[in-house]
Order: sequence, then structure tokens, then C-alpha cells
Amino acid sequence: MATSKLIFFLIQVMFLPFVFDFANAQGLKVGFYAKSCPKAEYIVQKVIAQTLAVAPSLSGPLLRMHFHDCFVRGCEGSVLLNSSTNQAEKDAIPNLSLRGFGVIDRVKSALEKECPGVVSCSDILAIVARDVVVADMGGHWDVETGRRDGNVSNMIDALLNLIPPSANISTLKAGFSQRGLSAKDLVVLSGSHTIGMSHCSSFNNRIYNFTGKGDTDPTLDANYIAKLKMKCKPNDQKTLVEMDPGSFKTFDDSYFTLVAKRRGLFQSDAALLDDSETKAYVKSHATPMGQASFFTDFGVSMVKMGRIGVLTGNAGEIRKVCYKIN
Ligand code: HEM
Ligand SMILES: *[C@@H]1O[C@H](CO)[C@@H](O)[C@H](O)[C@H]1NC(C)=O
Ligand SMILES: *[C@@H]1O[C@H](CO)[C@@H](O)[C@H](O)[C@H]1NC(C)=O
Ligand SMILES: *[C@@H]1O[C@H](CO)[C@@H](O)[C@H](O)[C@H]1NC(C)=O
Ligand SMILES: *[C@@H]1O[C@H](CO)[C@@H](O)[C@H](O)[C@H]1NC(C)=O
Ligand SMILES: CC(=O)N[C@H]1CO[C@H](CO)[C@@H](O)[C@@H]1O
Repeated sequence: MATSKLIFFLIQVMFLPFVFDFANAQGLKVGFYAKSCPKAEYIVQKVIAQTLAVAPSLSGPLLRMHFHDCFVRGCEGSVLLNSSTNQAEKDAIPNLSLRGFGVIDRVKSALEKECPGVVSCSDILAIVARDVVVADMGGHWDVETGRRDGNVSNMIDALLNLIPPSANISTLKAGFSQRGLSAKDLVVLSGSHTIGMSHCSSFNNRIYNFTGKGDTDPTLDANYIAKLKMKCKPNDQKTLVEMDPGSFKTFDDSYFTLVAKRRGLFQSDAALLDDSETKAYVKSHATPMGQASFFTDFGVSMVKMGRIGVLTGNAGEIRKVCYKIN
């Protein structure tokens, strides 16, 4: 179909056209709201705890939302905007799996009650990402705040900037490096795939038709392929599978054990074995001994990711509701 060919072309050929501005990240700091809204982080944490108590599977989508926000136009809340005159990021194909927008709306209205017009939606995403990791028993880190919200969201930006799960190691490293993130950040942040679910469609080519000859991906463990085939039918667009089977609600370092055993779900996970630095990290964290250093590394890399293309100072605005500009 013509649209999907176009999208494929855009992703392959015109990948990553933006130059991100890192200067504004100096406007961020831990505790930005300490005077203007001292309870801000407490309120976010409370709403997230209430949400996860009834809907624990939302921690994956909520962590992923901050990643998507930051990789498309920078961490400025564009992922949250509904379409108005143009088609927003939310309408892009890779977004299919993003859920949890209602949770962000609930956090925002709780904050507006306490201190109207003070806390940005982009900061909410950054704080929520930390809180869901902590709730899933991962490590804690201090979140920098002070971001302001952008006023543009469009589908084409999302298609151009979201790295596809079929990406190889050079594409992954280039995509991260363009945003000031290293190979270490790539392997560490990929560890997020220790929680959450994936649609079969994100990896079905690997188990049914890898090169168009009805074959499988030779880098994926054959026993694992057999297991996945029992869950995913060919061309299955709907079914969800756990990315870290058996511990998909626990933020631990078992992702690295999976990848080392050639059971990473996406080509982008498997690709971490194709670079000496990322491979060494996978291997050294494929044991329970690696967990403490993974947690520390994860916090450091999340803070770096949270600085991508931010708006601070007088740039942008503080949205009143997260799904539309003021
Ligand atoms: C390195 C490049 C990355 C690629 C290619 C990638 C790709 C994907 C894909 C295809 C899915 C499954 C979506 C679906 O089918 O429903 C997914 C899920 C997820 N990703 Fe990534 N991802 C990457 C990096 C990251 C990063 C940096 C984070 C967070 C910091 C992250 C967090 C997550 C989470 C938490 C889920 C589970 C979502 C859910 O439960 O609905 N990913 N990712
Ligand atoms: C916009 O998206 C939100 C989710 O953030 C949804 O709850 C809301 O109903 C949407 N509003 C409109 C006008 O489409
Ligand atoms: C990685 O993928 C890109 C984009 O699809 C491609 O241009 C490049 O040749 C690939 N690199 C390797 C080493 O396979
Ligand atoms: C596998 O992919 C090829 C090329 O895209 C296509 O022609 C073929 O019909 C596919 N086979 C199956 C079983 O889906
Ligand atoms: C969006 O924000 C930029 C500056 O951040 C401003 O120049 C522009 O006028 C704004 N556009 C709209 C539609 O509000
Ligand atoms: C959550 C969300 O907005 N999902 C949208 C993603 O894009 C598709 C179209 O490709 C929309 O139908 C979804 O509503």
C-alpha cells in the first residue's frame, strides 16, 4: 500500500533530520518546583501509585511515553497533543501502542488544582517515567525539571524520528548520538524493555518472514521462536506479548540475560550484540550481580535523555491541559 511504502521510505532514507539544541538543558535543575509548587512531585507520585494499583500494566506505556516525547522534537510534550488542524504525533503508525494519555491528564488536573499554570506537561512525563520505574521495583533517580511545553506536534516528525524495531546497530547508535546519547546510553536505556508488552506486529517478521522467503531471523533463539509462534499468528496486529516473559512487571536486569541468550524480542535488542561496547555491557549485566550498577546507570541515562531539545526560560509555555496548546 502506498502510505506504508512512503513511511518506509521516510524512515529509511530521511531518518533523523533534526539538529537538537542542547544549550537549553542548562535551564533544568533538580527541584525546579521547590518554591513554586513544593508538592508537585508528591502529587505526581500519589496519582501514579493510585493508577498502578488498579492498572499495573500502564507502567510500560508511561515509561515509553517520555522516550517518545524526547526523541521527537525534544522533551517538550508534543507526544501528548491531540490533532487539531494537522495530524499530530499521536496519529503516527508507531504510536499505535502508546497508552496512558488519560493518566497524564489526571496528573495534570491534580497539579492544576494545587498550583495552576506552574508545572509543565513535559516535566510531568519525566517525573512519571521515574515513578513507574520505582513502582516496578527499579532504582530511584532525581529528576531534573524546568522544561516548558512546545506548541507543535505532527505525524511526519514522529515517523521520521522514531527508531524502528528493525533498526541495526549503526542506525541505533547514530540515532542516539544525534541526540547527545552514547552507545552506553543506548544499551542502558534499552534495558527498559524489562517491563511492558509488545504487539506481535513489532517482531512478526523475525518469526515468519525475515527476508521475504518465509524464513526466520537466525539471530533469534530457535526455541524462543517456537514459543512466540504459539502466541502470534502470521500477520497478527493485535495480540500483546510480554517483552520479558515472567517478569514484565518487575524492573530488573533480566533484559540483559534475555538478550545474551539471543531472546531479545526486537532486532534492535539483538543488535546490541553487534557492537563491542554494547555487547560487553549486555554480558556483564546478564547476571543478578549487575543489577545495582544497572539501576545507577539507568538513572544517569534517563537524566541525559530528559535533556534532549528542551524548552526552558521564556521559551514555550506551561499548558493548562496536556492535550492542547493554550
Ligand atoms: C533503542 C531503540 C528502541 C526501539 C527500536 C524500541 C522499540 C519498541 C517497540 C517496537 C516496542 C513495542 C511496541 C508495541 O508493539 O506495542 C517497545 C516497547 C517499549 N519500549 Fe522501547 N524501543 C527503544 C528504546 C526504548 C527506550 C529508550 C525506552 C525508555 C527509556 C523504551 C521503553 C519501552 C517500554 C517501557 C516499552 C513497553 C511499552 C508497553 O508496555 O506498552 N524503549 N519499544
Ligand atoms: C484528546 O486526548 C485526550 C487524551 O489525552 C482525550 O482524553 C481527549 O478526549 C481528547 N480530546 C479531544 C478534543 O479530542
Ligand atoms: C543499517 O541500516 C541502515 C538503514 O536501513 C542501512 O542503510 C545500513 O546499510 C545498515 N547497516 C548495516 C551495517 O547493515
Ligand atoms: C513473505 O514476504 C514476501 C515478500 O514481502 C511476500 O511476497 C510473501 O507473500 C510473504 N510470505 C508470507 C508467508 O507471508
Ligand atoms: C509556538 O511557539 C513559538 C515559540 O516557542 C512561537 O513563535 C509561535 O508563535 C507559537 N505558535 C503558536 C501557534 O502558538
Ligand atoms: C493513542 C493514539 O492516539 N493512537 C492513534 C495512533 O494512530 C492511529 C492511526 O494510525 C490512530 O487510529 C490511533 O488513535
